[in-house]
Amino acid sequence: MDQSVSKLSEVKLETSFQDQKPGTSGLRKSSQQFAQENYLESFIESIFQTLPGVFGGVLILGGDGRYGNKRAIDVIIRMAAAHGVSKIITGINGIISTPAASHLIRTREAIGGIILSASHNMGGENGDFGVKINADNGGPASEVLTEAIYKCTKTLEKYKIAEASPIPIDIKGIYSIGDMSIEVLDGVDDYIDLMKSIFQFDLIKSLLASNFPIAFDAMNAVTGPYAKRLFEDLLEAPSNTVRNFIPLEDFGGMHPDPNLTYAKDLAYLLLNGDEYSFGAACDGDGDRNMVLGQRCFVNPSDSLAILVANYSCVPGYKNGLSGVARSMPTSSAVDVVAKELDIPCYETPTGWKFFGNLLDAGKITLCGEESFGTGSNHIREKDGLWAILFWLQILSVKKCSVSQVMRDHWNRFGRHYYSRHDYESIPSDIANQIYKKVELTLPAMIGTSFADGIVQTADNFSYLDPIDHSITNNQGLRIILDNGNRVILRLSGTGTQGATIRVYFESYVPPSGKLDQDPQEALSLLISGIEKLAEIKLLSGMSRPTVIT
Ligand code: VG1
Ligand code: CO
Repeated sequence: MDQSVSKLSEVKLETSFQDQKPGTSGLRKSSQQFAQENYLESFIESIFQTLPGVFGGVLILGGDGRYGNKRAIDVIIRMAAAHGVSKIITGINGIISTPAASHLIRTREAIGGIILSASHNMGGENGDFGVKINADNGGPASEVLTEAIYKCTKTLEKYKIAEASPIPIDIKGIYSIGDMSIEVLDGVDDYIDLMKSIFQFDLIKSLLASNFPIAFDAMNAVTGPYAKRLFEDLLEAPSNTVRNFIPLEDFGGMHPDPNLTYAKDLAYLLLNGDEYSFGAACDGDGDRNMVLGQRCFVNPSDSLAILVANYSCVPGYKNGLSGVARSMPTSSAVDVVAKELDIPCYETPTGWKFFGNLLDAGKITLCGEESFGTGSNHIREKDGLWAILFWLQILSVKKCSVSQVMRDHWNRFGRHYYSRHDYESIPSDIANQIYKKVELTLPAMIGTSFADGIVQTADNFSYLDPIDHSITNNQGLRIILDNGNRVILRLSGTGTQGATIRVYFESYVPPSGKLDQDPQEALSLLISGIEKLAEIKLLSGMSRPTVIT
């Protein structure tokens, strides 16, 4: 279908939207907010005015299929045509996972990508929508680019859009609007080829054939088509291995956040029964992963440490790791492994964009966050299915259970007991009051006793990027004790209702210590210590956190 542009419109903006400030990863608001007239359009215009290389450039466009995707894809295609983009590449029905989009940006030498997803937030007309912007390295837009786009939204007076009828994105093919071409491809193919270049599919296939049943929950989101092809077609797992595999606009009412609270059906199957040896789930846009073994949950911080410790099981990393990185609230389990491997370990603020410079400079090979995100230099996003394949590859080589891998790891490196408590949807003024109060108390805490130790560091984390030397302040309140134990308090940058306070707890036990405690018990002194100091329960009126990981 070739269309000439019947009309190029310049639409004057009657209202300017002052709240289009991107958070931890892109602009994330309720679907209703995005439905306001010209709200989406004005943010997209700001991207097109700010992203380098738009005129004549190639752009990757896709999303997780949630409500709002179809309309946004139509609008963005027509706005791209009006801005002189030479080519848009999208998936059938616009379906492209975040990791697959990152890969396409890199292989197609695109100027960047626009990913339509609010990731792990709920979808549907009453859920959330989001626009993530990725740069030409395939990674989330840097702080500098994000700030420039935000600045542009504040002074915008009009936007440009071509009038053309919608492209049939449900059919693979090449289309055009004026001088711009639109390639609709199968978003799964390129990604699967990439996975094949890293892992040994034959070996994993024999593991799955050897009485090792697995269950994967796509949570009615983007990974369904990828996981079906991967696990059932290529790795030959039985046809009911992948659950909830059709991406639905409202995720069938599921909250596509792969943790013990929101992926509770899968968690129940693995933690209470003996039917499956391995279970995993991904989030809305496919960049997060949760891994479970039989009667065993793998904490994401431990998962990162275990992947790093076992990198040599994976052909894709046989040349070794140049270094690793973790976000500040992620436990230091990976630090201990890096020390033993004698490679550098970097500590960055929360959000994948901070790994980009280190990956581009070749300083790190693997990296991860406590929030179920793990990835490597194969792309510039975290990658849910990649992490799951990494685990399956380790299990294929070691020929043992998930819980055995964990036990061996703790016996060798010690255990970092870890938990995150989320208090979601607190009124913003109360959350800010709690945060400010703790922040103001910090300086006086140094040298005093807290929980089971003496406070050594009490500050608000700042990051000096070792590559571009930019400084990022206010990245979370840290209380670090002389015994290495830590409590971190942050305000979320991805929520859309009120505010979310996240509290992170970490306590290290060496290999000779007690390795089989319940994490909440092992951390109980830190948990009661922060409640005494911050009074989150008291001030928010919540008797317990909404989510405990
Ligand atoms: C959360 C996580 C963070 C992650 C971010 C985006 O941010 O804590 O680690 O990078 O979500 O994840 P916050 O600010 O709410 O704590 V997602 O899967 O957008 O792609
Ligand atoms: Co995500």
